Amino acid sequence: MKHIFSVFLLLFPLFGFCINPDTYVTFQSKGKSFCVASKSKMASILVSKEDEQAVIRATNDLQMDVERVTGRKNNIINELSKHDEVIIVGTLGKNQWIDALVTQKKIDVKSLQGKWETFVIQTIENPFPHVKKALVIVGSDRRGAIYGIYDLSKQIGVSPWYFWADVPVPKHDEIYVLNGRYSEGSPKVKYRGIFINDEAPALSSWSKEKFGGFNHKFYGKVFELLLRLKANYIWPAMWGSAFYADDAENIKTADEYGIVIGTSHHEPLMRAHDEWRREKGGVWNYESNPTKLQAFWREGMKRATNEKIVSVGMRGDGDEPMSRETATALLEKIVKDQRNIISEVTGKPASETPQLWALYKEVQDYYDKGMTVPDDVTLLLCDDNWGNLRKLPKPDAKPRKGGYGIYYHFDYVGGPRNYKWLNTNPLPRIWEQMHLAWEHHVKDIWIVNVGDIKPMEFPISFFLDYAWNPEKIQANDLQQYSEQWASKQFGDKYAKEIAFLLNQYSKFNGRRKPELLDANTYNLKTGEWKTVVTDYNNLLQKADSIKKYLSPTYQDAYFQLVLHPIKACANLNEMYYNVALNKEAFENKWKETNTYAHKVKQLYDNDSLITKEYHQLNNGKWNHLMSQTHIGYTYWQQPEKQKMPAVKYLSEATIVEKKEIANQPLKKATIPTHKKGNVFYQDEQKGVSIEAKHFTKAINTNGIVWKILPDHGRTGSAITTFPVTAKEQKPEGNAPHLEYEIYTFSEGDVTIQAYFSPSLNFYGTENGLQYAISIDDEQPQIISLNKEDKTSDKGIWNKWAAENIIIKTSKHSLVGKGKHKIKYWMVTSGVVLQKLDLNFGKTEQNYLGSAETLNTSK
Ligand code: REL
Repeated sequence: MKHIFSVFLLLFPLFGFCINPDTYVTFQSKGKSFCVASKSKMASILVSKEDEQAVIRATNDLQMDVERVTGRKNNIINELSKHDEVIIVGTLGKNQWIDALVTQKKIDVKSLQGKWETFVIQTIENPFPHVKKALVIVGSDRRGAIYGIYDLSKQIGVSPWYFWADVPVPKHDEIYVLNGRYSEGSPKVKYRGIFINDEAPALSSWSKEKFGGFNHKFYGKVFELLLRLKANYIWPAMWGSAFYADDAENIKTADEYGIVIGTSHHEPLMRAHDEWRREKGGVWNYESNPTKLQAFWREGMKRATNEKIVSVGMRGDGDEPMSRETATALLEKIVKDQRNIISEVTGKPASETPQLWALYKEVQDYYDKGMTVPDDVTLLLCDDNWGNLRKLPKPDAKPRKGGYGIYYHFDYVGGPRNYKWLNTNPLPRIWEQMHLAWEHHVKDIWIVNVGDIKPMEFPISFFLDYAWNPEKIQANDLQQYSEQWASKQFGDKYAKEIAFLLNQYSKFNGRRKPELLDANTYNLKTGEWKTVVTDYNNLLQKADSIKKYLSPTYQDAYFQLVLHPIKACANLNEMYYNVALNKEAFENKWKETNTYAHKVKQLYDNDSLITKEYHQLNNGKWNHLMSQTHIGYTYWQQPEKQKMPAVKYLSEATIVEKKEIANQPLKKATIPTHKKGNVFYQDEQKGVSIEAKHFTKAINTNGIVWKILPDHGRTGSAITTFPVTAKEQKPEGNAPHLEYEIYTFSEGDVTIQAYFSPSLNFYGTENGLQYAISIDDEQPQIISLNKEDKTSDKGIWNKWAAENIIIKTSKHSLVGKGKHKIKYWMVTSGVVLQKLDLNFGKTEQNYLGSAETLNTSK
């Protein structure tokens, strides 16, 4: 969209036009643009005293943001006198000047009326007799107006992360808004938010030191961040904390900012679980202690007079499952009683208060076995705590009044292991899973567990931007999204390089959470460990070189957002690699043993130095935030203290010389010289290894298309079919499939390992998600990815989650050497293929599979 200059406005004087959503602000006067700030004049900001408190508060932020950019302040006024230029900010129906402009048909608000959180920003010539020009920021409701304000803030160069990640604000003398009209439409997902969770030791120690705890001063900062990110919803910290009880100002602050409060999925009726402990309510059991529980919940409802979503249902004490005997009927009764309390306290039918029931862990099983949920309650579907959705409504499911939501995780405490330290969430997987949710009409609530907020800045931004409008960001837009995000934090110059660093480190960390790494993760013998460490160190080198080019103002932000996770993980990987080398050397009594042991010690110490560097940034502003232990795990729960991995030393007397074994040349299948395009060869050691996106041919039929999910997965890109709601297909003839051409020097038995993103059986069908595979003219074998998994929190699921992959093996027989064709067929939607590895019996298993054997002579 181009902005339309004022000449067009002459033809259509009433309502302006859409202006370029990315740049409606300029820092030099252009044509008749609206002057927000210049050396000679500053527009005043007009806000009505009758408007919502949250809007009035946000105008102060606009004033401060302009000052951050120009060093000068706009006046905030509540009455309109003679003016050249004025910024009018308000909620529709709550600002007399905006309402007058509507009546005079100087601004069209049809797109706002009755809408949720929608804003319009528009310039108007001669809005009033004594005013030359206005910039109107009008919201359909209070958050609409606030999002409009922060949209302008973002455009003038104030990053939502200016406080939370020290992103500097570029300075300008002047700020102008181009003539025209701008709107982002309404958000597609109604409630979009975060859950601050697992907040000890990092965030809790930080908030205590900086604010005195999780009080209103702390929450003010969080709420501002959320609004700047166009979110509206939060589940506050609850580890030993209670939002409503800890600080009476918390609820007021939520209202002042306009943020919707919930208590987490297992904290019904607006009460923090910790309050039950504090009040010594007795057993958390509805069968034996209903009266006390009801009284407890009633208090929660009475107190929470603010905008909220009420969690209903019940889990066991401390987020444990309820007793095994717990009958569905009991849960249904609990919810019925809870709804009676809601309606008693509010004086309205329960259905008029927004509620959610989270199908978390075992609660989903009750639901699947027939537990009924009132139609107006939003069913909050959950992931498996590891970013893989457990349940989605079938495409033909009957619509529910309360609709559906998703509770997603970027951080977790629990098995197979806590992951709390760093960001390990690559955008492509978040996109793919949340796209599934969107396409299945899950659009009432999207909430994500973000741990300590930092260091999840990048995925939090993405989750919330995507929630605003999932139709705007496609899988192949993620690169551009990342570059834009990087440029908003660091300027345009190195945005591409920085985007690469952000995505690459998330990809590396997504292969296996740092807490799960150890000396055995990668294969030492095949050289896999070495490659992983080299790749990480190369990334660090790139990150270090960008650091040198960035001006001093960017250094703190760069360290937090980019360099720290790379530095910390390059170091961590190298440490475990050296543990593996030390073990091998010790077993062989090689003289390098002790050198490796010393190296481990040095890298282990370096880990604390990297943490210290973070804590010392910006005069200790982020002290404690990286204090999460991450080395020394022995089971799912974190160690109290870090512990160096055990290493072994050799005494001089036992040492033997390491003998280098000369590598034998490896056999490789030949590919005819005229062959162009993607073809794969057999390698004696690696077999045939194929990255999913390198198909030779894609057969798109029956309205189904194959699309690459760029950069999705542990090694390359992945591939899946669209639409993701398409019906099951029979793998035969011309049905949707991919072909991969290969050349072998072997024949006979071969196994194919197919590597998939660990998607779950989200429709809960007998066979789960399925694909089919065949070589040449074989009958395709139909294989289920995940039917073994019934629970998603034990058994085989542990392996899938920990390794972030599902590997399925099929057996085949090759007739003849030379050219063959593998056919990979779609059976169900939602299957995400990353890689195919053919093993002729000689291939050593690597964690990431073999390196690709693609013929590169094109
Ligand atoms: O990650 C989760 O969803 C749960 O483990 C948490 O919600 C849980 O409340 C935990 O922090 C403590 O109780």
